[in-house]
Amino acid sequence: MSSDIGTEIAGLRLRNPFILAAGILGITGHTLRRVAEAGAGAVVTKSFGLEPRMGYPNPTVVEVQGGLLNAMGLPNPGIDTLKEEMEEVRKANVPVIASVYGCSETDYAEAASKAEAAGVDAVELNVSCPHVKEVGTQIGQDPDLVSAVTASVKRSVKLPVIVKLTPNITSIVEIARKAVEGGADAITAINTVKALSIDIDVQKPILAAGIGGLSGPAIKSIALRCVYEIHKAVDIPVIGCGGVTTWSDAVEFFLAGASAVQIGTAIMYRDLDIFAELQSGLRKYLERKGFENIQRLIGLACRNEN
Ligand code: RRO
Repeated sequence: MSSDIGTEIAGLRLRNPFILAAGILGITGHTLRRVAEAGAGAVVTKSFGLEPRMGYPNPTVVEVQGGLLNAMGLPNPGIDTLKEEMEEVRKANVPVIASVYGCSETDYAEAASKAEAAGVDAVELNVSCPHVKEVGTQIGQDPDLVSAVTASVKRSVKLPVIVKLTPNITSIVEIARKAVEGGADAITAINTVKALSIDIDVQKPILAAGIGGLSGPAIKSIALRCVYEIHKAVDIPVIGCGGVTTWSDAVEFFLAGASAVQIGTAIMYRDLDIFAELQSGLRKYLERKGFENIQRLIGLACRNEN
């Protein structure tokens, strides 16, 4: 028996459920194409805004126990550069999802419209950057703003709208429900977890920006819990993101209710070979369990709970 590992998110058909996460290799068409050719089922760009942004001074990333801590500060060349990059990434023939951010409802709507005009297949609203004050988390921690931003983007584009949520909040379910109220077609859970690392010799935070966002294996169980809670609470697809490093991590996310998972920090440990490794591990697991496709797995642990 050969199992089907294809999946569908808000009308997007993916050949496999392993999506490149926003923020990794996602600014140029060439790097996005490389990831797609290594086997990703879809790719998400770095978050683009209306204007170019330098980001923070270095150090912007530090390796810590169980993952990476970053405070890049949204460096990006501006959404107007996306159209040209799309020409290159299109050659790989996988869905391209543009991550967009803004400071207001109208910024998000305009950035999403420009992404649509550039030819992407979906937009992912980054309402969850953990440390850039004027954007991201301030929106993602306010349930009514999440709903308003989502609704404003939905009015402006025909593309599927995915909303990426922050875990730095008391109830992620409350925010997920507000995204649904605004018309979200899918939810990505989660962005990075607010965290800190200190250099004991110079006796100050290592990152230039101070506090950053933690990604990688250290946050896997948090992300899994968020997916589980959201899947039980809403009827739209959930994309898991946070610490997926092996095929068995991915299976946990599917069982918790994810229809696909995003891969970011794990690329640092396994290089782009990770995409082929994940596919082969998932296929063998499905065959061993006698499952013809991954749809049978999605949310099974919610239905089987003790
Ligand atoms: O650029 C960043 O510093 C950044 C972003 Br936009 C984000 O969404 N999450 C993150 O950990 N870093």
